[in-house]
Amino acid sequence: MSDHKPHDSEAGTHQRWLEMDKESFTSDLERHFHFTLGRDQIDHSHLYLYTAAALTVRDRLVERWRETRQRYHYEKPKRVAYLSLEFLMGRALNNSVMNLDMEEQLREALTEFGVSLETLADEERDAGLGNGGLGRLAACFLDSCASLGIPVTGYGILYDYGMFRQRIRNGYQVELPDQWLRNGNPWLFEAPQDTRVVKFFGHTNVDIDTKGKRHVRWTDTHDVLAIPYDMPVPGFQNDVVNTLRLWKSAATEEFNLDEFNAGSYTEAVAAKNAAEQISMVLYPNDASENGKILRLRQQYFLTSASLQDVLSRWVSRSGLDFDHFADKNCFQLNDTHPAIAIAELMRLLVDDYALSWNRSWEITTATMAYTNHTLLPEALECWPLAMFREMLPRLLEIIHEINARFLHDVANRWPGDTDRLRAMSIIDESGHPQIRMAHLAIVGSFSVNGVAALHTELLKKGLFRNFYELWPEKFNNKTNGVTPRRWLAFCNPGLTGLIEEAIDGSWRNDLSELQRLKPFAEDSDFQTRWLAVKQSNKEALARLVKGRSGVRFDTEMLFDVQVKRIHEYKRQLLNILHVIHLYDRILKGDIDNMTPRCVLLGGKAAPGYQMAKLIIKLTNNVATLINDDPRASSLLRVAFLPDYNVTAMEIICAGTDLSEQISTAGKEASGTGNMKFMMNGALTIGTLDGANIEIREAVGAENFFLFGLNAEEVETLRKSYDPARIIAGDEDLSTVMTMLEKGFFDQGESGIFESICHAIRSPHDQWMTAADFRAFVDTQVAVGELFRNRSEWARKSILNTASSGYFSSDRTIREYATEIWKLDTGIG
Ligand code: N85
Repeated sequence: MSDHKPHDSEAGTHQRWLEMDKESFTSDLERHFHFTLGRDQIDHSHLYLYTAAALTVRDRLVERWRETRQRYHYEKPKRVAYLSLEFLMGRALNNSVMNLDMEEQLREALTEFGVSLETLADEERDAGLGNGGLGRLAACFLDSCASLGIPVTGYGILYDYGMFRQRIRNGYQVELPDQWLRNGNPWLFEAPQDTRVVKFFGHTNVDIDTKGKRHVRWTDTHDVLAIPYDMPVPGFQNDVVNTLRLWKSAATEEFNLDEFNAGSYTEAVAAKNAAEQISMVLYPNDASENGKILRLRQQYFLTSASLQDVLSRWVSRSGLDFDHFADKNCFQLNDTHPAIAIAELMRLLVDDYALSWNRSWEITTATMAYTNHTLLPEALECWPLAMFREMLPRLLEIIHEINARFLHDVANRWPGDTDRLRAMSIIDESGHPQIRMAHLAIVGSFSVNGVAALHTELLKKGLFRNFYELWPEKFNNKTNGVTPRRWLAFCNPGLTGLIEEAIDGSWRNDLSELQRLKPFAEDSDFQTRWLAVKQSNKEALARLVKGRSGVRFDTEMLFDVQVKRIHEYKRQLLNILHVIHLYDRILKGDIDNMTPRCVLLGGKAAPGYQMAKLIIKLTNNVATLINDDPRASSLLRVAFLPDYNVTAMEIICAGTDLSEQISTAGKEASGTGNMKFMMNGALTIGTLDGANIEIREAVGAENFFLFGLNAEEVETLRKSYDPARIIAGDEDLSTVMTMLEKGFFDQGESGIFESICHAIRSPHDQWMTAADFRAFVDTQVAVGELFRNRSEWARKSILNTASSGYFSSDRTIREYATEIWKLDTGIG
């Protein structure tokens, strides 16, 4: 800092204190190292230097953050709260450095400390506050909102433990706690002044006031504090910094006062744990709801704290007049996890702000919007009514009232149709009564969206058809996207450089500009350079694989990659069957025209999902056998990458040749990994599922390896599915099944894969793995052939990147902003 006078920022209106040159970076690094952290030269550990660098960057973020907040305060734009139980943010340092355009200066400053930016960046733990696609989508959306300059605040939970870390022991998954906050976290700002109180348990009383008006009081509650921690979300080189507000739970001081006074001090202190537990750990299921009480507490905790936050800001600015509330606010529900928001907003308006039911309902249904992320029945949330009655008695009353009024409307529309009434009710009375959160979300929202074209169609025709018939205008599609800053510019500097030589840098803000690369696909010099970049990215990926799994990948071979959560519907098994088949060909000497490949799988299994865990074990056993066999080493190598996460994907997607998107058609709502691979020039082998369909349309059928049944064919075949016959009729599949069944891969644990074989052979196999085996194997032969034609492969690879513009989350967010949120941003 040369002097302490503020200077005008480039934006003109704001004053900035901090310079962006190398000298001020150097002095700030020193200052933070010595004073903020209190360290000496002997402490030149990378962790302290990382923290000093993070704080230096953070100071510059904070300036822009305050400016953005002030601007929103004065301009009063319509604002959106994105409510999500998951935000899979990954690392922040490099992202901030890129978005504030300060890489060069920081690198220069760091040379004086004798350390590279990469080394320091590696000190940062991923913020892994999510399971997979849904959580990462929320993170990409926040990036796009900030980059487009639109006022969206993320609301989530500050879990002490994020997604578990995965180790592999003897081929099996072992879960370790993710203590991501252990070294402190420079990106979180505690905001105790905005602490909220969230109520649980207790009971309700009705008071009649002097005018005869009913008032419900929810009393004798167990209260929990929600303390906000704010994380800055910088836009791409636009001086905007939005906020992700994460709530941490804490006990109130009065907590269990009764017990204190009864003298049971230790019991009372121990009971504090119940409050603190709420934000302790992320539930590690990505596709099933296990009905745990703590999970419902998390959902209500997040929702109530966030709605109170928005309402109290409203009241402090606009007083108790809610007439324009819906013009200025919108809530986007990331799946049904925060769907209790519908009832909670009603409660706050009716009970706390004394609005009438009808007025409150108008406001609620004008501000709530719901995104669905799955059609899998096991992921649809239903909560036992009894659990609600005990934990959230007031919310249950409100849900009953919402349901009664809703069913009244349904009965008017379809008189006498009791089946329909039963099917649409928010309460499922077929067994122990349960609350269907998706129904609550639809009834209380003005918008319901799916996340890819096929997915939205299937919602309208299938799962939600009754609701679609009642309210067709509510339903809309918003095909997912990913941020091109993290998923191309940052993770693939080599390709970025090459692209910018060809077409300049405007694609970072408008990814459709990548179209202009298309002519270069034909240019053989450009193809050669394109392949050279891929080659060096494959070297980086090979290092990652070697480091984490011990398997050596040869970068001359085809890199065939499937990384995502392990789930039967994603069909990692189909991939493994193909690997076994290739190995069988090698053993038989049937290797003419076989293209050498390295097959990489990675992903976490939900800790209670036995079949998924067994698939990991099978992958590892198959890998061990093949990698130890010298006959295979020049043709086939297989690795399971432990602890797949956001940071690993940054290296993986840049170094992949072939992207595996092979889910059973109709089951993967969208997929977003598929988009990251495409952006980085991988070719896709995939089914007609989720966004694969749109990817194929964008790049052209001839540049996409399609195989397998489509969603309709899957449903038709289901009725007569006979895998035993398919296996018997296919020599290759028979051989593969025999190898599995004869214990070829058991490695001493006899019969361990029986349940897998049984599942593949079952006529009830929901995922119909055997049905697509032949098509998959044949298509893989075509992949191999094309890969040997380096120029053709390069051409198609370039075309994939060039056609990926539609899959920018900027496009997705523009659609949310104009079509759902109705923001007056002029960005449409
Ligand atoms: N869905 C997804 O990631 N879901 C979860 O993480 C999730 C489900 C769930 C249920 C993905 C109960 C408790 C916690 C839970 C879809 O599978 C992708 O197809 N977490 C899609 O691309 C992605 O959401 C983003 O839309």
